[in-house]
Amino acid sequence: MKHSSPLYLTIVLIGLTQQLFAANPILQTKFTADPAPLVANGKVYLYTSHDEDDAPAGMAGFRMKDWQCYTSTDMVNWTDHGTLATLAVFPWAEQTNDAWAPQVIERNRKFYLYAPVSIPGWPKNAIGVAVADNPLGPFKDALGHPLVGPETGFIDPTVFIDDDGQAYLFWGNPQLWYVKLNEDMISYSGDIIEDASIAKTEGQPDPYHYQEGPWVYKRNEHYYCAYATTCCPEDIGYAMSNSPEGPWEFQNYIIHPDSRSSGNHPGIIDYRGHSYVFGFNYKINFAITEEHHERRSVCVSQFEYNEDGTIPELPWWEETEQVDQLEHLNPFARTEAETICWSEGIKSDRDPQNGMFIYPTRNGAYTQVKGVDFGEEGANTFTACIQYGGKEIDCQIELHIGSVDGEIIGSLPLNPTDTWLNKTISVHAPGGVHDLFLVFKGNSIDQLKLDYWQFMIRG
Ligand code: FUB
Repeated sequence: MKHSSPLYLTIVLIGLTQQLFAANPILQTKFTADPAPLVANGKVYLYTSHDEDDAPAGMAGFRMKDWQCYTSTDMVNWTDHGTLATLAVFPWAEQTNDAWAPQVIERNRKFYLYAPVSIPGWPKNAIGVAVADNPLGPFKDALGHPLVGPETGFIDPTVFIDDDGQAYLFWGNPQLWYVKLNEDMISYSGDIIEDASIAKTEGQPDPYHYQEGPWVYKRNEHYYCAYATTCCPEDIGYAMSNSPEGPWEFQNYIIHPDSRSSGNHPGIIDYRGHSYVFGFNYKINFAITEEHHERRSVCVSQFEYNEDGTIPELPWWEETEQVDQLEHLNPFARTEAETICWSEGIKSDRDPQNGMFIYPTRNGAYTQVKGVDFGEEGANTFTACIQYGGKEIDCQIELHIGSVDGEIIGSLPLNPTDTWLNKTISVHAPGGVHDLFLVFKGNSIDQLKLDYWQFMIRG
């Protein structure tokens, strides 16, 4: 099993069912947390932190070395772009762990990654900033040192640019701090301010339940500060204000604390006329083991603001409906194999030549691509870009529609090849909109890499 860790094999042998995870989590090929969505170039870029598969058992045993990025235009199929940046981007920071909750924002066609890291010594929490010309990077350290910190609790940055162009950096656990960023987005003016309204005072009531993970934004005339609420369990609460400088007034929980998740971290956006809140759960971890490991999975819920701008309280992630698909997927265009609504037994990686690809870790692994529109006529050929290093010739990619064991519309047999090649087969894909399942079969199927696929109609 050249691709897979023993831990992941345990995961896939559990045989997670699609029904179990009808709505959430939305990312399954890695453990991801701390979602930070950005709308840019007409897409949603979903930046996340990344929990390693081998994170130890126990609360707060984080093992985090890099940040990931996914994109979507339909909010249900997410394309995995792999590692966006590693701790090596900030060479002055601890290099073995603590790549915590990031956010990327855009200003003047440049993209700024703000990320909490650790500094050797004490206090250790600091926030770095890196810059790129493209939302997918490459990101380069802007300063050669932290933007703020080191100071205890300086974690979880969020950046907001007000209508007048003034940018603010907020962060912190268990207090909320902020500073005014200069237009260059990599320096600041004035003092670091501890927000007085949300501030906790020992022995005093804490009506805000603020813990960490702030997410500040403006919508219509209202300013919002959503955050992870008091530990533990943490969930998502929010406060509103007339100004980004406060005072903030606590409103409610968006998602009530739930013992199924010790932590959380909000990311909230509007996209194509809908509103979404992202967070995370531990559903996949707890499907594998009863033990708590810091192995989280990003989730999303759709909601509508109330008329007065307040946010309704939403059900727990697993109890919510899957968000609406905003457009159907066109199978006649090249589709990256790592574009997935749901998967089981699948991992992704990057090839130096072909970029991101997926690989099955076991016989029966599959991906589901939701809402694929085959048009009126359907399709009669299927091409996949593959590399297959297995010896056995009993392996194939089966194409099913409707469900993982639904109608088979074609089957692509695998022959050993040590180079990437396009292989085309005949299929009989009926017209209409269907969920497509790529099901990977055979004892050596873990030797397959799949880069992309495409259907066609040939006369
Ligand atoms: O992911 C590591 C830390 O856990 C984050 O920085 C916090 O927000 C919490 O999610």
